[in-house]
Amino acid sequence: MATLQALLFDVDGTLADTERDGHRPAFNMAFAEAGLDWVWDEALYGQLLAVTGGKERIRYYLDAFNTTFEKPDDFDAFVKGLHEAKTRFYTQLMAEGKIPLRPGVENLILEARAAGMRMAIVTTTTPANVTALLESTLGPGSEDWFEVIAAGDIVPAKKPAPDIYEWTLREMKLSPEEAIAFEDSGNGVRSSLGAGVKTIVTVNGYTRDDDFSGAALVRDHMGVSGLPFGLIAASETTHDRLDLKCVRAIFANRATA
Ligand code: XBP
Ligand code: MG
Repeated sequence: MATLQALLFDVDGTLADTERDGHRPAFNMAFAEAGLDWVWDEALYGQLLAVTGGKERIRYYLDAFNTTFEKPDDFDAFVKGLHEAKTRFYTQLMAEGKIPLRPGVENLILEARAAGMRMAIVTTTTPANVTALLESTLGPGSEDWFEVIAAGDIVPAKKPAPDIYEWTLREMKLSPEEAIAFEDSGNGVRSSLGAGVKTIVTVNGYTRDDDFSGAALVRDHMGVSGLPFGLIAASETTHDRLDLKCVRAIFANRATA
């Protein structure tokens, strides 16, 4: 059996709860700045999350929820401009440090780093957003802890397509059997499993009811000492938090250490 060589982390929803309180308000700020009366409330945003990628999400909104809006002639440039403004607002929000990492995330990353485990970021979001989140939470220079940061438009087909995971594995010269992924959504799991990578899921309010068939473990968060993770879908483990020992056991299909 292959040995575990790398941890592959999704960002939004997995490292931090960025969607509701980061991306969503940043989209709304960009719309207001552009003089648009669009407001994405929490419920609508949950529906819009069906489509990954900010530019793709704006298009989906107009196609499915705001069909009377008259698209300008230079529609591509219009969407690009709105999205650039959204990224500006999002990175400002991150710099203000308002969004913490989810329970257990920092512990696992620090433990993996100390153990010399290879790590990568595999996300649909814009690269600048990854930098802003990592710097505001793990500190300046922390993105260098990740050998590869696969983000945004680096592959044309975003999650749930497996392309971003396949790209990352190629860059790291790894086979899918040598890595494990951390995801929070059905789209993310379809992407990682589609690339053949075993996947651990921690859910959030938006993704709790997604389809996680095929995932190795589904829990409410990673868990820390004093705050054990809770069961979402039955999958065997005697561990109560995702430390490296637990991750290695899941990787090896063992319920116990
Ligand atoms: C993340 C996303 C992204 C962000 C927006 O999905 O869906 O679209 O919401 O980011 P995942 P951008 O966690 O599966 O990677 O606006 O920068 O595209
Ligand atoms: Mg995610």
